[in-house]
Amino acid sequence: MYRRAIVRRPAENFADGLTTQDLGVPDVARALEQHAAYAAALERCGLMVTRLSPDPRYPDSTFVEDTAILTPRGAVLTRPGAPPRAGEVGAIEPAIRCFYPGLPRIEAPGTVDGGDVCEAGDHFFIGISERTNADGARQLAGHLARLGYTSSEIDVRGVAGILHLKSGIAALDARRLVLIRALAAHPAFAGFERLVVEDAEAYAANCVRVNDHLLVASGYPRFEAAARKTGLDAIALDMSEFAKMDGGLSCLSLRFWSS
Ligand code: CIR
Repeated sequence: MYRRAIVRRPAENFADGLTTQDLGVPDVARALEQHAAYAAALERCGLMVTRLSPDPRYPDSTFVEDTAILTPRGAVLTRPGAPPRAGEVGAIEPAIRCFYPGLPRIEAPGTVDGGDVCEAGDHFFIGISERTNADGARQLAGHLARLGYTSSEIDVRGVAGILHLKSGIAALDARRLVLIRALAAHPAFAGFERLVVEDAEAYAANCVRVNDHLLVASGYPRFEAAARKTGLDAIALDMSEFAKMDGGLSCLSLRFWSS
């Protein structure tokens, strides 16, 4: 059971962040509304939500997931692969340290974005992407092993249309994965029950299980119908403004267990 989450409201210069999308300029007022609905949904899932103030020094800082890997046994600060985002880790570190006093970090030349790290029970899939490099993945695997977790690497650099591993995969639990079609046949996922998202709804693969609920992006009716059959309570959220900046549901929070 997750008990807490940390989120950061988008800053007024949110639209100055990084993006590979061609979906138009995000409307910040609308992004703030969507973000408020997202935080309220986390509360509905039973979490205590820490809402950090907007930080205009880093236009992408609302995507807090990329700054840390939080587990029930310990946490690791990342080293984001995009240089303009590097300072986000120091900015969020005090908020994380309240709950995780011992905090190792990914060191140079390693880079890791939290969006590349997918936890499925006691196993972690670590994506090698344009943001997470082999050295960072190796360092993270070492930290996870010290915490008693196994991990494996998934190279997503050749997979079209995804920024991070978790743009194309979500774990519902230790045995069920949601996957985009391009990742569905990957041998690493062979032992899992797989819910495959069709190409036209690929964005919906970035869903987030929170306790008995599943946060899903609205506007993807086929996936939403499948999500409603998982036994979890699906909560659909409008993500239009975050999608314009390559962001998905998982990116907007750090979810964890601490009391
Ligand atoms: C970036 O390019 O870094 C941001 N505009 C989007 C980050 C999305 N984060 C994530 O998927 N975990």
